[in-house]
Amino acid sequence: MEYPTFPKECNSLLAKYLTKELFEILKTRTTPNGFTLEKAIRSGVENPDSSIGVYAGDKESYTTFAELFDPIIEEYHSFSKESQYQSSFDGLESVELDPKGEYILSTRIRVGRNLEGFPLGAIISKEQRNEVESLVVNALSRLEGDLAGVYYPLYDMSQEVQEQLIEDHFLFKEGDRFLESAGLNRDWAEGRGIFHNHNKTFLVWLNEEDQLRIISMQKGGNISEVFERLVSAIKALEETLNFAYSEHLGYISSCPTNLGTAMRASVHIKLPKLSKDMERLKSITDKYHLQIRGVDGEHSESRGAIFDISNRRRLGISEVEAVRDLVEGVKVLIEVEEKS
Ligand code: ADP
Ligand code: ILO
Repeated sequence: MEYPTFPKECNSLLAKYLTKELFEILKTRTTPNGFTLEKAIRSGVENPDSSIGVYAGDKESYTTFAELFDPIIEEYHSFSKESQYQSSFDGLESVELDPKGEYILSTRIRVGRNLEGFPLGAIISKEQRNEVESLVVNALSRLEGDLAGVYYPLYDMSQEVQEQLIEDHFLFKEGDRFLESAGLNRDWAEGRGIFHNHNKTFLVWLNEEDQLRIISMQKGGNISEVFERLVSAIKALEETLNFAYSEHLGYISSCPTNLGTAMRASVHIKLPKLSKDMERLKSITDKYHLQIRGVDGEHSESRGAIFDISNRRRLGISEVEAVRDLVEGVKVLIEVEEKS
């Protein structure tokens, strides 16, 4: 493979950090599972509008290609390579983000997880992916009470049900071009699916970007309730499943932006006044380490002045701190919206 040329307007962290010299050093390295630099950067090369542009194929990718991954991780999470993963699931105070019920439509917190001993989705084989599916489905079948539910494999789902679940924000979309280039959509829809409890407040996605996305969500702004449900689900699943983890990077994920807590806490929030002053909105979200996404998730647009606002950092701060990033920022957003 030749050193890729990135168009001038390309702002990805891949383009920023993969110099020709570094490319020459890394291009012959391979992880024990056969993951190469070419595979790691394919998504960012084929999609120059990527913001990041790299994916890991296994836990070892983060050490084998550390000279590329480290600066990306450092910049995205404001996390230095001398730091350690921080974790704390305890001590989140009871929080209702929108007591008047005027701004927040729904609150969602998810974590990504992958199983120890398996390659990540970019290079997992069909057989291994199916094995992951059966291990996880078995663990999910043991959940009790509010967390108990049913697993729906994607290949067995009607188009109509699938579209409705996507529209209602419960299910991942199909055909993401960033994942496609990274090899993460291979053998679709085999091994993919969604588990959820009766009222869809607890959900698990299987074998999308990460092997598990564990999700807690509900209408309104009671984020402590959403967090508590998520924590009890993670603890229950840890009794049966062994998640890929490193002392330094925390939970291992396909994309370096999801390392560490692998947690994204978000609200769907309606901000009609601030939506007319995007610069101001952006300055508040930047100050509180928040990210703005559209209503249909990443790479989508806002509609009706509704935004998906979430914590940006996931590594180097604990789970409780990741949620607090959102809580602090959302408080300010609501105050500013009210006074505008
Ligand atoms: P992820 O959070 O899993 O990284 P996305 O940004 O693609 O991925 O979001 C996945 C889905 O979750 C999308 O349909 C998105 O609209 C939905 N979603 C995210 N946050 C919320 C929220 N607070 N309330 C309702 N749906 C949400
Ligand atoms: N590869 C895409 C997405 C990066 C971050 N989002 C994730 C992990 N889904 C890009 O580089 O823009």
